[in-house]
Amino acid sequence: MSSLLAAFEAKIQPFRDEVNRILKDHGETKISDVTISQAYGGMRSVKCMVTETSALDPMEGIRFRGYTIPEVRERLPKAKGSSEPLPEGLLWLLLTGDMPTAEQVRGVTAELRRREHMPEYVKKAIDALPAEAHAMTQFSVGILAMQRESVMEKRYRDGIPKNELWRPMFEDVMNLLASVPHIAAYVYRKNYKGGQHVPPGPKEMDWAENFAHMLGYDQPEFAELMRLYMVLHSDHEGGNVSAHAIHLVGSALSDAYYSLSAGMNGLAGPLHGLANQEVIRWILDVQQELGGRRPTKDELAKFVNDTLTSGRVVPGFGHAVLRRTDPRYTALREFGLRHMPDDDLMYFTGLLFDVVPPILEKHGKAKNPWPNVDAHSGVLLVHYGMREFDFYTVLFGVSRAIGTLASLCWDRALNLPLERPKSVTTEWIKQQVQIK
Ligand code: CMX
Repeated sequence: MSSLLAAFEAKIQPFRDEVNRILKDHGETKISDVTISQAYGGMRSVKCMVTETSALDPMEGIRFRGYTIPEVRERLPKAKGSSEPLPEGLLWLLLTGDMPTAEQVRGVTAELRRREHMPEYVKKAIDALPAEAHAMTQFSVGILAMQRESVMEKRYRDGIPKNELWRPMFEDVMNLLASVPHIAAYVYRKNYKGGQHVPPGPKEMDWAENFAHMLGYDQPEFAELMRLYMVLHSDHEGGNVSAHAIHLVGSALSDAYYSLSAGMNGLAGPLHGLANQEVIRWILDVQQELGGRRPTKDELAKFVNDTLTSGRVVPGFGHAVLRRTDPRYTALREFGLRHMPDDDLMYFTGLLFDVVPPILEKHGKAKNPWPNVDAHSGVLLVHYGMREFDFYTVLFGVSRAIGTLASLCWDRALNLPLERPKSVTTEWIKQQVQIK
């Protein structure tokens, strides 16, 4: 038995007992009231689901199992010669709640590398799509096509007790996490590198390093960026569109392939993960209009104002929950300042940080004028030569799989039921407030 599986299994029964005790003693205690504005307004702040892997504080940002991003960067084990955390270690932390040792992380790397696999029929399914299909469509189709590999689906058909479903779910999750970098790299090389695929690297390569290698980027600094990128985008508690979609679909006992593919379709929206490609396009458009030179604050302010007056959002700024600068943005900024301080786009992003928030505040609509993670990720990718902007959200998706699939394991371990909130009609609401 793998040590991650054993560590996860050891946590399940005590946690089930704890949740059952809470339910027995406090099941009727209220934790949320819902207003009509919230019912029409995307259910903002309604506390109505449980996610164990991470929690998002509006002021402080994300905590992974209680650890802030600086703490995770400092404390998670690192590859030899690297200063960024290994995403495999984050998987351990998210799944078990414990900070792993270097040896435990080496075990996860070896297990993921052993399981890596992309069947020919998955490649054919992606190849069958028209060349102009968005990279996220191709990625999602690849994940969905691979569903016939699901161990959970087969075990369910064989009549496995519900209480045991977490075991085949764990199998599916590990197989998928081993395979999503392959699907993503396949999409990348097919679309942008003439179909010249790069086979996986030696087994000593860690998960993110091997992903960078299969994408065709062998600079050690790019592998560093991928390690950090994969950690930062992995999880953002349970209510965001991608995580919620994965949890919702999984609640019907759909397997991890169906669930992850659904979540990726949500991530592909411009108000969610697609914002990372919109940001870099917006920046490069401005740069082009200025003939490639660095803008002044006033020039940049004019572009921001023009974007708002034309009814568009300023991509990379604002957040549904956060009310301060996203610490994921700060981590990426620090990476850029360390590795590419003089890059023109670094300068540009720094200027945006000064210019955009006061304008959004004056504009008076956005509740949070500060930058989110998507405001910075593209700038770093361009520096290393990755200019295929349509692919950026796929990178986000590979990372998001880590946290959301760890959560899906817990959903099955806790036997969480089918999700089924109650919807109401406007007629019903009118009756409640006695509008004739
Ligand atoms: N530019 C212009 N207007 C903005 C804005 C921005 N960056 N951020 C918020 N607003 C507007 C909203 O569109 C909304 O306007 P309407 O009332 O006309 O609909 C109003 O301000 C209030 O919005 P909010 O409550 O502050 O924010 P929401 O929870 O509705 O939306 C988000 C959050 C992220 C979708 C929004 O801030 C946005 O569109 N930002 C730009 C896109 C982006 O960067 N998305 C990535 C988010 C991170 C991620 O998921 O990857």
